[in-house]
Amino acid sequence: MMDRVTVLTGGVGGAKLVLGLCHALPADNITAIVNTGDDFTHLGLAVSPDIDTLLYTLAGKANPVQGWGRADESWNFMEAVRSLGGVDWFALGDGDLALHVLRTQRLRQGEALSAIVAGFAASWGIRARILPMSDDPVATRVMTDAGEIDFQHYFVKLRCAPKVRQIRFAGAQAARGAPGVVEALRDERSRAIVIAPSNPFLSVDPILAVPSIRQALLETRVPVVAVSPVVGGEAVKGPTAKIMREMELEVSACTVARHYGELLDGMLVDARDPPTSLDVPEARADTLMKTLEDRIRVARAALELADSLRKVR
Ligand code: FO1
Repeated sequence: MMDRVTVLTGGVGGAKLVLGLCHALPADNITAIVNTGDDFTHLGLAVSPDIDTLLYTLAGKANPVQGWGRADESWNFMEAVRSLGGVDWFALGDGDLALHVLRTQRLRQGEALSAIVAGFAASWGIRARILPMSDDPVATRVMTDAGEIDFQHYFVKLRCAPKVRQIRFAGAQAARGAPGVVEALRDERSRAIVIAPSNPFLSVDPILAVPSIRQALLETRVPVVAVSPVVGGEAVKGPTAKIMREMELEVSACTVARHYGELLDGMLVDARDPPTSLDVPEARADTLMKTLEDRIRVARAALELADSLRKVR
C-alpha cells in the first residue's frame, strides 16, 4: 500500500480537509476529485467555484473570512459593472476575474477543464492533483417550493431561502469521469478514499451522480471513509442542516452515513455528537477545523480510521 489518498470534495469545508491532507502526507500523494455541479456561466464567463476555492486554498490565496474568492481582493470590476447596470448579485473580484477570463478563453479554444485546472495548479506551484469530477457539463438544479432554480441562484441570489424539495444534477447520467478520476478511485495501492465534510446533497452527490465514479466507489477495495459535516446536530457551515430538515431528515452523522449507503466503509464523527448507532464503523475526533493544526488533525483521524478498516477487510 502506498501513501496515496483520493478525496471527494466541494465547497469551503472540503477545501479545508484537502489542505489538512496535503500537510499530513506529501502533497504529491493527494488527488482531489472536485464537484463541478456549482459551475455556471456568469457575465459570459465560465465560473467553477469549488475548483477555484480549492486552488486558492492550496495556493494560500484564499479569503480566510469569506471562504470563497481571494484574500486581499479589490472590486473595481464589480463597481464598474454596477455603474453600467450589469448583474451584480454574484461578486467577481479583480484578481478572481483572471481565473474566469483565462478559463473561458481556454475552454473556447477547445481545451478540457481538467487540463486548464492542471495548468492553473502548476502555475501556482500546487503539488496535489486537482481533478474536476468530469469534463462534461453537470448542473446542480434545486427543486424548491418556488420552482426549479440553478444552484448559484439558490445559494447566492436567494441565500438558500427557498424550501428544498429535491435536487437533481442535469447532465450527470451522460457525464464521464475526468481523466485520472476512475483510475485514482480504483488504484488498489491507495491508502484511503476520503469523502470530505462537504454538503452531502449539494457538493458530494453531484460527484456520486457520475455513473463511472459511483461504480468505482462501489467496487473499489480501497477503504472509503467520510468526515461528518454535521457537528452536534448542526452543520458547520452552509445549508446542510437546513436541507436535511426540509427533507424531513434527522440532522445527524447517522443520516449522512445512511445517505452514502453501501459505498461507505466508515465515518469520522465529531466527539461532541451524542452516541450514534451508525451502520458502518465509526471513529471520533474533534472535527472542527479552525486552524491549520485542526485541518491536519482531522485529516490524520480520517486516515487512521481507513487504516483500521483495511485490516478487517
Ligand atoms: N458566494 C456568495 O455567497 N456570494 C458571492 O457573491 C459569491 C461569488 C463567488 C465568486 C467566485 C467563486 O468561485 C465563488 C463565489 N461564491 C459566492 C461562492 C459560490 O457560491 C460557491 O458555489 C459556494 O462556495 C458553494 O460551493
